[in-house]
Amino acid sequence: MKIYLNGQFVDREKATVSVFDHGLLYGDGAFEGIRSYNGLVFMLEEHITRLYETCHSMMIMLPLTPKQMMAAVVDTLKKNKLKDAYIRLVVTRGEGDLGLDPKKCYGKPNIIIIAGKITLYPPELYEKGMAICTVPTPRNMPEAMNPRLKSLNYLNNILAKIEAGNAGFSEAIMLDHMGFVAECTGDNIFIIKNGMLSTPSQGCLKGITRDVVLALAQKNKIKTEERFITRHEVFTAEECFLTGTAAEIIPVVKVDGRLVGSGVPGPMTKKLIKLFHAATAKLGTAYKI
Ligand code: PXG
Repeated sequence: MKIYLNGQFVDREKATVSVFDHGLLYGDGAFEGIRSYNGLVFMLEEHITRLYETCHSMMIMLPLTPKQMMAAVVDTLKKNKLKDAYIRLVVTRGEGDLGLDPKKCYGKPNIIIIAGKITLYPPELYEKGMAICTVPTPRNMPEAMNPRLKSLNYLNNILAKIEAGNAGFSEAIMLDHMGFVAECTGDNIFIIKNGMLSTPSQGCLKGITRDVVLALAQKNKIKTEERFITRHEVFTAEECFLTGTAAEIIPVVKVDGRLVGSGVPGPMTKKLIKLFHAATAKLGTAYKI
């Protein structure tokens, strides 16, 4: 396995950063999780745009242009001869002295690209749907730590994940600071009722998969809306599913003990899964290995 580290390809054992890296010391950095399907990097430009927006907001100055960053991702896939891959692109503010002030960093962000095989959820989960719960930990409030930033600071989600695990679930709904449904620990959430596909407008990451699903729905004459959503609306929805780069589209059939719809993946969810697979099979940045 060859890891991209600041413009060089190095072996896994040599792919190291300093213990003084502020990404490690303070979670001061950003990341993206990207996938390639059969030699096509799905939504590469959108992922890179989001990364640069996060870095802009965090005032991390990257030494590469977005185009160069995209080329680095593709090079990493080629170097590792991977046609179907999960790519983890990590940027940290870099090495610095102790103290959380970013000015203590030496101005050289670390750029890491890891390309590996993806571990998929078991297929039964997609056929039967999953059960999730709501956890007590609310999603970070946007004014404090905007969930739009895909930063290395994932403790909010990790605490929620621990609560989900303690309750016996692998994924969980996180509410926003007002008590509305925000998203799950690593996925966005959608509900369907009366032909309308709805997803929270606020308090969540602007997921790339979320945006793809909204666009696919609109193209296929399915009405969509982004708005405030309550738990009651999730309980009483006809269908529910989660979206994310890793999970793709995964049906949800039970929330906090309540069956959603008839308790099996619904027709619109199944249709969107089909449309999504068609999109990943033909759209993307092509590369040859
Ligand atoms: N919400 C949160 C909090 C996320 O972290 C999503 C929604 C879905 O966004 P995308 O852009 O992927 O549709 C995410 C994404 C991992 C892993 O290793 C996590 C994500 C993506 C890929 C891998 O756990 N989270």
